[in-house]
Amino acid sequence: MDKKLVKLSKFLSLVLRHKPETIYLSLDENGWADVDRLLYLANQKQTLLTLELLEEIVLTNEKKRFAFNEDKSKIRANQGHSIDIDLALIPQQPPQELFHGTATRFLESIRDRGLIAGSRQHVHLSLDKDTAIQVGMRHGKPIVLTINAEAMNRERFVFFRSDNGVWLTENVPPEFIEFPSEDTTVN
Ligand code: HQG
Repeated sequence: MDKKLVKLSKFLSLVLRHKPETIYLSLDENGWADVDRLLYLANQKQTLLTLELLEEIVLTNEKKRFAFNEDKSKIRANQGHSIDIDLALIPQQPPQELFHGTATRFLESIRDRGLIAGSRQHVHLSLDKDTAIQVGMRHGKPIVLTINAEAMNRERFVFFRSDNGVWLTENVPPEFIEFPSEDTTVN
């Protein structure tokens, strides 16, 4: 994605996931923003945004972070919110294992408390290890934890799958986490 689109995508993450109030935007209870209103308010704040640019971002964003509704009158982030919205996702049976990428500096605390959502609404888990490594690298020296999702589900923990394929759950207690030995840390 070119630089301009990356910058706009970060702007959209800010207003659709975290701080809509920075441009006086309001989201409905399911996280949807009115497209015309978003375009108007963004441009008021000197962010040059058009429907064509939004369409390009929705289509080309490597993580499919954003989605339109059917008639493209509304847009929302598919996951990653820190504000309290209901994505109205349907609980799903997870695969046997899911992965969580984190940084080695968090390990002690994770061993102690398990995975917590922190500022976000959910703990984010991925289907494959490569994605987890990329996620972990954002925080430091990456390490991949294996989550026994099937066992969690048996114990009535609820899992969701966002429209862009990220698995979400509220928290992961330590007993469902497999920690790799230090020598398998990704360098
Ligand atoms: C860690 C990106 C200490 C957790 C990615 C993570 C993802 C703990 C950090 C999405 C902990 C939170 C989310 C505990 C969890 N003690 N640290 N008990 N429990 N942590 O950014 O999963 O590019 O909120 O391991 O691709 O890194 O934005 O979560 O390292 O899908 O679309 O606390 O963000 O997507 O960090 O990333 P984050 P995340 P986008």
